[in-house]
Formats: sequence, structure tokens, C-alpha cells
Amino acid sequence: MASKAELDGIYEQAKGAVESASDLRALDQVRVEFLGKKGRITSVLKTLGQLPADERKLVGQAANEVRRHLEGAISVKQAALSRADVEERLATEAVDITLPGRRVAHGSRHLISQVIKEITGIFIGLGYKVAEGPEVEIDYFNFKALNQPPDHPARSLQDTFYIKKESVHPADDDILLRTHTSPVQIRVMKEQEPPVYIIAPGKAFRRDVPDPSHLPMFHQVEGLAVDEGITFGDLKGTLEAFTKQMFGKKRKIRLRPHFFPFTEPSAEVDVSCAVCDGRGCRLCGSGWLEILGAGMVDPNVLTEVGYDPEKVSGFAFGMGVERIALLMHGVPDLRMFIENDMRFVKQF
Ligand code: 2U9
Repeated sequence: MASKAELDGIYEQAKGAVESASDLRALDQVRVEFLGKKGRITSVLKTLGQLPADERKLVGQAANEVRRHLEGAISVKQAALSRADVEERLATEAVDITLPGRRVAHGSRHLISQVIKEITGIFIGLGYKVAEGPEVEIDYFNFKALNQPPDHPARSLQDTFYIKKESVHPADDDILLRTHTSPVQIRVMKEQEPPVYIIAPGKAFRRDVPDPSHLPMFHQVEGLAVDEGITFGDLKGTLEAFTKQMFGKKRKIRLRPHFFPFTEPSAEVDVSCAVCDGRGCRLCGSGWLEILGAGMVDPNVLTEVGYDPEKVSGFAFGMGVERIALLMHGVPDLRMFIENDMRFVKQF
């Protein structure tokens, strides 16, 4: 039967055990033995019910007092042991403060990300805003709104990956991986009135088997300017400003007539080779390197987004980031960009 005398005995034993605990683990064992759920003081409290009422109160109070004292003694001892532990380690574990620190391994941007940043930075400097949009698109934004109706022959040059429809899309249209970032510009124009000066960097997809010059997933930066009185001269001046910042002050550009469904007239744009200064070499052959495509936005495209082609005009351009990175750094095979070979990746 629990009694005050028994509690006093437990307290004396507990105090002794706390004093002789030589480390924090031993001290914790003492705590569990006396104060834990199944500890000795807890056991006493559990038997209180068997005592007559007046004694129950007395023993109950005594048990709580013993608990408080013991908790106090344990925390004092705990502080002392922790201090002793730190002092012991300071005395025995010498720290050589002249040793060099451990180097933190820094990653770096992938070359493709670096080139995207460089290109977008130049256009931001010319007053353009960066726009983004989904990589999974509907046929309307990727093709139809860009003057490529379902039977248009240019579609076969941009075969892509189609997404199986689990349910009917609200627009009841084919769902696909975008073949260029142009749908971003369509979305922006449908959202806002001119003037529009935007660039759309991002991933694009084509149904290609990887080889040295093709990847099924690649990156583009496209640009679009729509305003009152925009001319082909503005396009040329903008591309000249870009190429000089990107490839060097001495670079020249050359425009060759071309066809794109969404621009009229259209051109392919070459930059004079930086290796041979345009004289012709092993890298460029002719002295010129093709770096982008461009043209005046087709009136059909402006009409489709709700703009009036009699009031506003615009130019657009597009470039493949992998191709530019390859030319700037002499990378022999596009597949190296996606192989994750650290010997390649770490060079940039
Ligand atoms: C809208 C209207 C017109 C974007 C353009 C090109 C020419 C072009 C290629 C470069 C290399 C794609 O990555 S690549 O294979 N792009 O030649 N892109 S004009 O024209 C647009 C875009 C959006 C609304």
C-alpha cells in the first residue's frame, strides 16, 4: 500500500541515481525509471484509490512534490552533463582553423538555358516583354490560327505528337504538342490590343528521330511586333541590332526570300561567319550562316485574332536555340544537348 514513507524512500533512491548518472543516456534511463508512464512514482499515484480519503490526499500531495523535485534535479543534472560534454569535446577534438573549407558544389545553367537567357536579354533591352504559354496545345492555336487549315501542305513539315483525348475538349479540337512557340503569340494577341512587342521562348516538338541535326524536342525563341506603321525595314533593323549584340559588332545580315504560311513576305536570315569574317571557311562554306526565319505577319493571321490589318501591321521572327548554341560553340551533334554527359555539360 502506498505511503509517504515509501515515497520518501523512492525519492532518496532517485536522487542517488540522478547524482551517479555519468552521461545523458544514463540520466534519461533514470527519468524513465522514476517518472515514466510505468515509472515508480506513477505506479504510486495509480494505487492512491485504495487509500482512505484523508491519507489519499496526503500521499497524493507528497507524490506530486517528489515528482517536482525530481524533475528539477534531473534538469539541473542535464545542464551540467551537457556542459561537461561540450567542454570535453573542446579539450579533445582539436579544430585546425587553417584547414581550407569544404567547397560547395555549384551547378550551372545548361548551355541551352544560357543561350535562351542571352537572346531574351537582348530583346528585353529593345523593349520586348517575355510571354509564355502551354506546351500541350490545341490544333487551333498551333495551326489553324496561323494560316494553316487542316489540309495545308506546310503541316507535313511540322508533324508532331498527338494526345489521345480522354474526353471531348471544350473546343472539340485535336490536342498536340506545339510544333513552335507561335501559339503563344496568338494567345497574347487575342488577349490584348496592339501595340504588342513580345518574345516567346520555350520548347517545341516535331516527330523526328534524333540525329546530329534533329531532335524531337528543341527550343525556340520567337518574336512578334504589331503596331501602327510597322514595316519590313523595322524588321531588318531589329534583326540587325539583335545579331550585332549576339554575335559581335562586325557581323552583317543577309535576307533570302522564303515561304512561311504565317508571314508574307517571308525571309530566311543569314549572319556573316565570325570565324572567317564572311570570306568562306570549313564552318560556313559560303561565308554565311543561317540563323533565323522572319517575315511580315500575314493579314489573315491579324484578322483571325481580331486585329484590323488596314490599321496595324507587324513582323515576326523565329530562331532555333540548339542551332545557335551549336554554331556559337562548335557542338558537332545536337544529341549531345540531351545526353546529360557531365563531361559535355560542364564545359559551359
Ligand atoms: C505569329 C505570326 C508569325 C514566327 C516565325 C519563323 C519565321 C521561323 C524557324 C526558325 C528555326 C523555326 O526553330 S525553327 O526551325 N522559324 O523561321 N518563325 S517567322 O512567325 C510568327 C509567329 C507568330 C502570330
